[in-house]
Amino acid sequence: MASPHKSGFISIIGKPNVGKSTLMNALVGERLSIVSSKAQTTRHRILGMLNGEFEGTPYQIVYSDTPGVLMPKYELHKSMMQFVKSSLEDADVVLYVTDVFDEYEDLDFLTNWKDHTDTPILVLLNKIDLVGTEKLQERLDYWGQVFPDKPILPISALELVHLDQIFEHIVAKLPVHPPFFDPEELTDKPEKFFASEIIREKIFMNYKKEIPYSCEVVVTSFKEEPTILRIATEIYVERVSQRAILIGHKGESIKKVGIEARQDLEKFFGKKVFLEQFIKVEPDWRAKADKLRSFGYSL
Ligand code: GDP
Ligand code: K
Ligand code: MG
Repeated sequence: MASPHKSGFISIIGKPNVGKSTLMNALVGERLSIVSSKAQTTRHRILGMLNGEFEGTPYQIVYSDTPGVLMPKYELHKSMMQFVKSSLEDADVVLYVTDVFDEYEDLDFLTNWKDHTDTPILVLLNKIDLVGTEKLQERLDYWGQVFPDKPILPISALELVHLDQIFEHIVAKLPVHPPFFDPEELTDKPEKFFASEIIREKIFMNYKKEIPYSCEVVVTSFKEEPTILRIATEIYVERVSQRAILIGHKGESIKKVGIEARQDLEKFFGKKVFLEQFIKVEPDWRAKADKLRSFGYSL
């Protein structure tokens, strides 16, 4: 008799920049979640599905990548932390990601959750490619004190070190359950969402200071034709001065974003892409509930 199907939700949480999105992409084998060296790159809860069979048991793992845990300063941050909280509520296993530089921060909801939850937690100490054995041991001891009695696994999401051990740990804890999603699907978000995220990633990579944080990308039209995908976008900034920076001297800066985004969009969708970008000013959108809702954040 075939083994019953297993299926479950795995939440990836942790402070900003520890490598959560890099890890999810590595675990699902697709670049679903954008990565940058800047904190607060990820603003939504992003699901990534992995379907397969392990030792005769068919499974569906539904990973959730989440925004980094922080003290909310804007309405936007509150919505971001709501994504983290809802992902903790659904989780069958939580991957708490930290890295070799990170210190635990005693934020109310995080500590409350960690000290009272029954959900299995696996602590992942990421970026071990960047340190020697002595520092690694010191960090393992430190995290052992923060999360007493929880398993801790040293990994490198970037260099794919020990990721198979994460997988085996998860499979062992997956509940018996039919698949939650169509096994053909990679994610729950519409294609349009990934188009806006890819553009946002290029903004994070090309601008300094507050610009990436002040930008939101909205796809206003997404038309699939036989040989080309036509994507029109609006990029919102918070101030007129930011629009000037975004555009750059003779439009050079925004042009570079467009070229880099188009290359990645073509890779992601496997098709030629025609991309249009319009820049708009929406004063203080990060603090405005109605604007955030129209951008797809729940409040
Ligand atoms: P997130 O904010 O937690 O989602 O972190 P990201 O996945 O966006 O990664 C933040 C930065 O850390 C990026 O520059 C990544 O390339 C880098 N990074 C992630 N994992 C590793 C790793 O295992 N080793 C090294 N050296 N860098 C990593
Ligand atoms: K990041
Ligand atoms: Mg991220």
